[in-house]
Amino acid sequence: LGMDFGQRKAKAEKMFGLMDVFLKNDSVSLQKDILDHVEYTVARSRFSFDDFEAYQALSHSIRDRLIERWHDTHLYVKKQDPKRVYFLSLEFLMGRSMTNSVINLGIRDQYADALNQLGFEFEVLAEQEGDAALGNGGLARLSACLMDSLATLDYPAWGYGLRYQYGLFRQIILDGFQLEQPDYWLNFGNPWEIERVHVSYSVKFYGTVEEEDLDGERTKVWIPGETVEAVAYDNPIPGYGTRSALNLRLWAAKPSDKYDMESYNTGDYINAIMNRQKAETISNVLYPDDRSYQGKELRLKQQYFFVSASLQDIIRRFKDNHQNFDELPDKVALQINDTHPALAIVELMRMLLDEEHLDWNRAFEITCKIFSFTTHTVEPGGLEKVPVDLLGHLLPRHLQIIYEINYKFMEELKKIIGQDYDRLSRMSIIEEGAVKNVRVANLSIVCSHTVNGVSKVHLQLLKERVFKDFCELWPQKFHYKTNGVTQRRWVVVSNPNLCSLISKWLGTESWIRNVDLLGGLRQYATDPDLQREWKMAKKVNKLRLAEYIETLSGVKVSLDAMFDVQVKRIHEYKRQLLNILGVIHRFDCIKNMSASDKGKVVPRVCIIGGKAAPGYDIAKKIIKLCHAVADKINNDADVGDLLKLVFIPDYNVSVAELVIPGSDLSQHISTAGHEASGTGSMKFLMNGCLLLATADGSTVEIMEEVGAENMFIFGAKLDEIPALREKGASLKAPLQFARVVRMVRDGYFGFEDYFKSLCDTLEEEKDFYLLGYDFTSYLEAQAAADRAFVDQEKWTQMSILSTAGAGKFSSDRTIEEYAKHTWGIEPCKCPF
Ligand code: GL9
Repeated sequence: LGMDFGQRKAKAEKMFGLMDVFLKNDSVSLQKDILDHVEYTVARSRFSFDDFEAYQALSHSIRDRLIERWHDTHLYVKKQDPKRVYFLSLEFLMGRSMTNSVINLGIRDQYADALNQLGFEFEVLAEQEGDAALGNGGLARLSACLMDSLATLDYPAWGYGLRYQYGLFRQIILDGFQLEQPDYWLNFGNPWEIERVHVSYSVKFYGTVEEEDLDGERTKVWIPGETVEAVAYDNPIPGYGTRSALNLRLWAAKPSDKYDMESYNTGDYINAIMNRQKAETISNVLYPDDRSYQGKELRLKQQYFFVSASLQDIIRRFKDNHQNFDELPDKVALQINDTHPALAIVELMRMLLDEEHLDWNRAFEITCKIFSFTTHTVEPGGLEKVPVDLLGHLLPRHLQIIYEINYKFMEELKKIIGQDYDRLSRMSIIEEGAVKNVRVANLSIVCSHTVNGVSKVHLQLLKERVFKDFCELWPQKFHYKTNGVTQRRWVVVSNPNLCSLISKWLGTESWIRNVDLLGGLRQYATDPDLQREWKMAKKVNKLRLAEYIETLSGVKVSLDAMFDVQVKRIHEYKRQLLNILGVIHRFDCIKNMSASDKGKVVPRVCIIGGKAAPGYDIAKKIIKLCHAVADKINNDADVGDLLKLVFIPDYNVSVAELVIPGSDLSQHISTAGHEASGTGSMKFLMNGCLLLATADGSTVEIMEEVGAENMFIFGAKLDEIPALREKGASLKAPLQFARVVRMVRDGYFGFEDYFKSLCDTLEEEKDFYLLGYDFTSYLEAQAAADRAFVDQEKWTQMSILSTAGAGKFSSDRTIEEYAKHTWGIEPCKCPF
C-alpha cells in the first residue's frame, strides 16, 4: 500500500491522536497469531489441531486484520462526514470469504508462507469454509459484486440486509430428482461476522393507529401489537489495494426484552416464552422462489423488519452530526435493490411525519430526493404486489401513508394527463379489483428520483413494456446501468493461473483495479507464446473440473473434449431444455454415423447445473430429464468419449469458482426479451470462455465489446418475437426438433408419464419460449462452435479476445456510473 508500518502509524497518530498499533504481517507474526487463535479462540492445543480448527484460527487471524481496517475506515469516514450510499437488498450472495479477504488485503502469500511453516496448506484450509448463500441467484450475487467494488473504489457505503439462519436450500439429487435440504450454515460458527449485541432496534408490527394532540396539532400514533428486536451482525468487506473496508450490516430477529406484563400475568409462563421465541422466525429462512413472493405475510414481515432496523440505524447516524432534515439528501442516498426493500420509502415518510413532525410536503420532497430504485424484472406480471388487507393488518400506519401518497399522485397526474381513467388506473399505486393490491413497483417509481434497468435492452423493455406509462410521464427518470461482476473474485480468486498470466503479459497487476487494461491483451491474441501459455492455463483448470466431475458423478471426461457449460437457475425462459434437446440431437447423430464420420466429431462434455425453485414443477422435470438423458448417453459404448452429459449438483458461488475457469464454451440462451441482464456470461467472458448466446440482456452489449465474430450468436431477435408468438401453431418446428421431442415422449429415456407435461410445453401452439423455432439456428451455432474448436489457434485467439473485451463488465464500471449519475457520492479514502 505504498507505506510502511511506521509511516502509517505516524499518520494515524497525527490524524486521530491515537497510539495505534497495526497488526504485523511478517511470517513470524502471522504464525504467532494463528497459534494464539488456536489456543485462545478455538480452544485447542497449539500442538494438536486439525484442518478445520486450523481454518477457524486462520480465519480469526484474518478477521483481526479486517477489523483493523474496518475501524480505521469508519473513524475516518465519520470524521469526514461525506454523503454515504446505503445499499438495501434482501439478498447478498457472498460465497466464501477467506481467499477473497487475503487477496483483497494483499497478504495471501504471507499467509501461505506462514501456514507452510506450520505444516498446513492455504488452499486446503480454504476448502473448509462453507458458502454464505443468503441469496438466490443473479440479483443477490450482483449485490455482493457491487459491495466489493464500492470498497475497492473507496466509496463511503454500507450494505444492509437480513441474516437468514437458513441460506438457500442445498440441492441433493436422488435418482435424478432434485431434493431440497436445509442449509443451516451457521452450525459451525461464522468467523466473518461480528455480533453487535448493543446495536439493536425495536421493530413494530400490527396494532392500531390513533390520533393525539401534540402542541395543538393532530398527530398519528401507531400503537403496535407486536415488537421484535433487530440485532446487527456486521460483515467487513475489504477493498482491493486500499485500506478501505466497508460494512455489510445484516439484521437478525430476537425476542424483545421489553416487559410484556400481560402475557406473563396469565400464569402460562412456558407458553409466553414460546410465543416470544416465535419472533426469531422472521429472519429464519430465505425464500427460495426467485421471482415471485406474492402475498406472503412472513415475506412482508422480513421486508419491513430489515428496512425498519436499517432506517433507524441510518437516521441515528445522521442525527449524530445534523439536526436539520433538509440536509438529509446531502448526506444520504438510499438504493433499493428491486422492490423488495420498497417499504423503506414509506417507513422514512412515517419517521419524518410522525416522529420528526415534518409537514407532508417537506417530508415527501426529502424522501424523493433520497431514494433510487433498480428493477431487475422484464415481466410486468412478475412485479411484486401486496394485498391491501395484509399490509393494513401488519402495518396499519404505512397503509395510510401509501394511500395518501397515491391520492396526491393521482391528483397531480390528472392535471397532466386529464381524465384518461384507464391510464390512471394502470399507474395507480393501488390496484383495484376483487382483491385490492399495493403495486410496490409503482410506489417505488413514484417516490424515487431515478429508476434504472440493468442493461441497455432492459431499459428498452421498461420503456415499451414494463413501465411504459411511467416512462412516458417521466422519461428523464429512467436509465440503465449495465450490471458487472468483480474481477477480484471471478478471476484473481478463482483463476490464479489466468490471473498471473494476464499480469505477466500486461506487465502489471493494475488491471485488477483498472480492468480496462485487459484490452492490452488484444495485441498478443495471435502470439504463439501467449497462446501456448493460455491453453496450458485452461488445461490445468479443466483438469481440476474433470476431477471434481469424476468425484461427484463417477463420469470420466476427456480433457481434449470441449467443455460446454450452462450453469444458472433452472427456468423455462433460460431454456436448459433447448440445451438438453440439442444434446439428444447430437447423441442421435452420433448413433447413426458411419465409423469414418465419427472420426470427425468434436468430442464434448456438456455440463449443466442449477437449482429449481422447490415448487416449480416444470423446472424440476428439466433436471430429471437431464439425468435421464445423461444415464443413457454416458453408458453408450457407441458414443464413448464423443459425448458426455453431466449435471453438477448444488450449484453455488464456490462451485461456480471451480466450473467457470474450466469451461471452454458457455451457454446463455434465453428467449430474447426475457433476461433483464444476466451476469454469469460476464464471469465466463473474463475467464476466456467463448459464449454461445442469444441477443438478450447483457449479451447484446458483450457483442458490442468483443464482436459477434468472436461469439456464437443465434435465435429469434427481440423485435421478431411478438410476430412469432402471434403465428403460434402455424410455425412449423423443424423435423429434427420433432424427432428429439418424440424420443422423450416415447420413453426412449424412460419416465414417459413423468415427462409428458414437459413435452406438452413444446407443442407448437404452446411453445411460448420458441424452442422449436430457435432449434435450427441453435444447432447451426453449435456446429460453428465445433468448427472453431477444431482450429485451436483460432479458438485460443477468440478466447484471448473474450477476456480482452471483458473490461466493460466489471462491477467497478457499474459502481462508478451509479456513484456519479445516481447517488452523487465521492470516494473517501483513508489516507494511511
Ligand atoms: C435478475 C435477472 O433475471 C437477471 O437477468 C439479472 O442479471 C439479475 C441482476 O440484475 O437480476 N432478476 C431476478 O429476479 N433474478 C435475477 O437474476 N433472479 C435471481 O436472482 C434468482
